[in-house]
Amino acid sequence: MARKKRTPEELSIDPAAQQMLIRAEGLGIGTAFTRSDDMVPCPIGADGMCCKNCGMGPCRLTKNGSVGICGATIDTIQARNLIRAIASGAAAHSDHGRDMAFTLKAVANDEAEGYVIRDVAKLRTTARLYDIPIEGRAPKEIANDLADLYIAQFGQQKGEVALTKRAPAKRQKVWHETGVVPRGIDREVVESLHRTHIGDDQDPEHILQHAIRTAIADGWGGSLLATDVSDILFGTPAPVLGQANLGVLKENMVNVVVHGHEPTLSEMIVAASQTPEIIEYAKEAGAEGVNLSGICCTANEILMRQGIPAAGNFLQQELAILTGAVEAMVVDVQCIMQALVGLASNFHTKIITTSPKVKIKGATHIQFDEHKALTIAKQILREAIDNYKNRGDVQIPDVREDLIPGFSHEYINYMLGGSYRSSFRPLNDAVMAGRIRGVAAIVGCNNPRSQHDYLHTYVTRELLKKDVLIVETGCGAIASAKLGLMLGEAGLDQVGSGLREVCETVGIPPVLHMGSCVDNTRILTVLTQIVEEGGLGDDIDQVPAVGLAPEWMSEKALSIGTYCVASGAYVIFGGTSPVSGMPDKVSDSDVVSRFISEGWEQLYGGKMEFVSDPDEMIRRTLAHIDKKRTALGLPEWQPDKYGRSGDARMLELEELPWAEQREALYGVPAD
Ligand code: NFS
Repeated sequence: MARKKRTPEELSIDPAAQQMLIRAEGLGIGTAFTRSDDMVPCPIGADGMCCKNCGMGPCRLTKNGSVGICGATIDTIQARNLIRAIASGAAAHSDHGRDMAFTLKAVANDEAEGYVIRDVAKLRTTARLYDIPIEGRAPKEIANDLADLYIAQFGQQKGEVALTKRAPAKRQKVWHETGVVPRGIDREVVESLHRTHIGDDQDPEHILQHAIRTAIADGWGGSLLATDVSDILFGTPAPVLGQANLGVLKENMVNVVVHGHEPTLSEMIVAASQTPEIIEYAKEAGAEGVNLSGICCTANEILMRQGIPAAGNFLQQELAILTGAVEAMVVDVQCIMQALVGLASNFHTKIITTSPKVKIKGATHIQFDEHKALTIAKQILREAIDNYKNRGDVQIPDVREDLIPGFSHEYINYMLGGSYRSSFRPLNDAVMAGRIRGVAAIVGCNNPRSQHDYLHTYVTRELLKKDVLIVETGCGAIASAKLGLMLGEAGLDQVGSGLREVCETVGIPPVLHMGSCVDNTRILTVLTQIVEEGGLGDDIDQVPAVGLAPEWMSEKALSIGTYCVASGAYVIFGGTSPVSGMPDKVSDSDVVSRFISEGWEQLYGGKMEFVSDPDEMIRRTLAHIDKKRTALGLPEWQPDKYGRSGDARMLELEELPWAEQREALYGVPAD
């Protein structure tokens, strides 16, 4: 039985998305939104109680106490399904990291056409973390050693993934004591698959302990090195003006949308689009030039480094094509819907796959190779330009919003303290004083099962009112960008007075865009530095901070959530739980749900919960932040204590006669 068909307003809160959904309906074209109305999720699979790990099944466990043909219990099957999802997510992120490391190696050896080392300072700082000699050496020599070290982390069989040393000392001790320090990135992913083969690991808690180890190999391994190398090759992000939403597409230009995850290709397309020969070629085709934009995390990568606009987040990939204005959508890996090709056949849009790992039937495949990247990027752009003449009816929603992305850990450090005394001290002080009540990282995907962008932005807005500083990545960041929450003044009238004061003093928006999903490791680095700065405990689990993924859907999100838990964070997912043990479900077994919450909290200080009600997410977030404040002996948060300084107060005072201003500012009584 299909679900009730939702209206465009019920499907998305974004007016640009609504407009394209109306267009889709008028043209009789289906999208992920309508398909999710038509598709009822299998209740057994939804609760993680279907096992198809061997040919005796699939075994569908439908009631309490039932077991599979091999005797596997509900708890074992749920744990197996969860670890497989986490391993898949960790594999996706880490394989991206591997390709970045290979690119660094190629650049170091002059084998990568068009690439340079843009951030030598980050290269040197990163190399120093592993005692790679830097003095008197050329950047390429250092890069070669760093690339070798990073590539070795994947195939390492014994010992410890080198990047785990970057966690706070106390956290590393926790991992040693619980035996979850990853030995090598690939080894942990492979072992997850081995353990879940028929007849292997059958103790749910033991399976899930390895899930933690696999996820650490992602967060403190593959993802962290992906971010490092991206910054070294393409520059560490710093604030830049950008725009987001479908209104960034341009009617009189060749629109090329880059979609996926790896910055290697998209950065080169950006470079190629600015060459005179490509601009000239576009003009010869009758366009004013080439207009690039991004979808999903590729959007975040080029937005925060180059200010290239984001056309939208995950659920807008089909909607961008529905404008009829996209000459080519160039995709690499991850979060690319197979439906794009069928949808594009209604328009002139070419779907161009580029990764040796991803082909889609019906798409044009132009394989990317970092050794001749610029040549391939130009070839792709020429294909798009040649397609301009085939455009039909175009409808671009006139909806876009400005934003300032680019808050890397390095930039936050600089902005708080300046060039010579860069520091996290002002942030720690603001949390300790209660101007900032705590920090929430709101990350992750869109999911058509819930109203597009609603959960992200509702939770963000409500937490801002309570003086919670928000950092965001992935599709959640694009959701806030579209709502104008990432543009200094524009967002500030909606935040608590203490947080507002800090934002005005430092000159930052209340929601900081920290990059793509792989860049959630920037949040780990920030948390580590907060701990090392002092005053907020000596490990991440003591910091008044929470991670939320309100609209999650990908396996990568589960891996991210798990490495955050392993790092000591409380992580709340929205939507439904993949290991549901809710009493109203088929099974009331909650062994796995309880273990990833209470069990993991005992072991790692972090816990994972699935909460569908946004108000309950907010309540639990604030309760956790307040609990951590109390444990640190910090003053209780008071909503009205601050906010009598800063720009807002100055503007109020300006209205007063000078004598009264003087009294308010300097305490000199008016005579
Ligand atoms: Ni993250 Fe980025 Fe978006 Fe979710 Fe997909 S793009 S890696 S997985 S959907 S945030």
